[in-house]
Amino acid sequence: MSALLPAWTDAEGAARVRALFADALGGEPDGVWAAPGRVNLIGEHTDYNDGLCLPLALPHRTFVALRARPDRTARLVSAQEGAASGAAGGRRAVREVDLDGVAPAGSAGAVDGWPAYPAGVAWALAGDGHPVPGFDVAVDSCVPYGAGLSSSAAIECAVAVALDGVGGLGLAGPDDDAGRARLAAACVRAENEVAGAPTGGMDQAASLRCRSGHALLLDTSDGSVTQIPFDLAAAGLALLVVDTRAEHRLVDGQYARRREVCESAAAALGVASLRVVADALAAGTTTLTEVLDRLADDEQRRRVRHVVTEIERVRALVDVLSAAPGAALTGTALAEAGALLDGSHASLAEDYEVSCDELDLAVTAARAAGAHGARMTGGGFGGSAIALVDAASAAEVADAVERAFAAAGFARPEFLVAEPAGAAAPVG
Ligand code: GAF
Repeated sequence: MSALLPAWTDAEGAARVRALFADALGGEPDGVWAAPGRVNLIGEHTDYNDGLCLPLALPHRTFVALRARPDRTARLVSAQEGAASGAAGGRRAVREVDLDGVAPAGSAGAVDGWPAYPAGVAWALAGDGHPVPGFDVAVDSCVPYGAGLSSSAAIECAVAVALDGVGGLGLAGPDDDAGRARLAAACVRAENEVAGAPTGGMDQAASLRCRSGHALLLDTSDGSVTQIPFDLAAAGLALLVVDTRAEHRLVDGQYARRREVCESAAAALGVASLRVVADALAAGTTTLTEVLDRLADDEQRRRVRHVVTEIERVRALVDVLSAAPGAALTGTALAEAGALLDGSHASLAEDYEVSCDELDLAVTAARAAGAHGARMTGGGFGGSAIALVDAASAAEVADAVERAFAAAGFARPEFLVAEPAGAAAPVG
């Protein structure tokens, strides 16, 4: 039977980063903080179009043990870096960054590799006028790396709440959504400007603003959020995540290209963003055909069709979940939810062209094994898919996907179950 990737408990995660900290950096940290990865239920490639999306935080988190320093240096160590370079067993490499010398990606002084995320967060917070100190930090994570489950945002957000704690910024209170939105904005700047990935804001919002037991309806046009109760277990359902192991990367041209085409299409339509078009369609003041007929370029037409129909699917899924909460998600409502996931995948594969053979196989094999609906999740070009399944048949669906991958000669996928967890916070 396919094994499910377990999430670390607070105690397990804290013990790991404390041990790494003592070994690589020496002494005790000021504290331990953790931030979750996410899956997006629906609303893909909408966040940089002022659109809507509906992520939920995973129980899988990145842990950081952090100690403030009296200077402006960051010393950083990651258990994942050692593992990736085959250094497991030996002492991990400690990276050092001068926080006053952090420069935008691509320029002289740019920070190489994963330290760009934590250093970028300190840089962005300092740029917002917050008195962040230098720091020593040890990082370890059970969020699968390169799986499209927001491992980079989880590092950023764990460091953001840690710096909030040691710097006394007062922005990360559990009920301070406005403060958390400011931390999320700093994390987005870190990712866009220091790490050089031109992403939207969904992942950081999910990691900092989600609530346990809820999906987060994020309206990226104004940054507002609505907590949508999401209790699949009450209906005997589960959200199975298939990590295809086809590595997903955002710091390449494809994601940036999608974003540029959306922006040029909005300009050609004379609107500030494609959200304006989606809202006009929802209001019935125009039709999709009229909109698409105004675009001369076929690539623009297909990208626009995805974005505006995807925003509509987010609204539709929120309506279904609100009308049939918890145990009521059965029968027609369940079929509608599944069809919306399927529709999202088709649109992402055909119109947005961000799927790949592994993702397509994951969704078709899951559906064939009884999933009510399935779609790729996250940026695409590899990464993970989600399948809405009966909880009792999650293992069976996972086995079927694994067999299909073996038959196709793909790497063995990994699986986890997405139970909506809480946002970034101190641990113990
Ligand atoms: C990645 C990005 F980081 C997000 O901002 C979002 O655009 C997503 O891809 C696609 O919906 O996760």
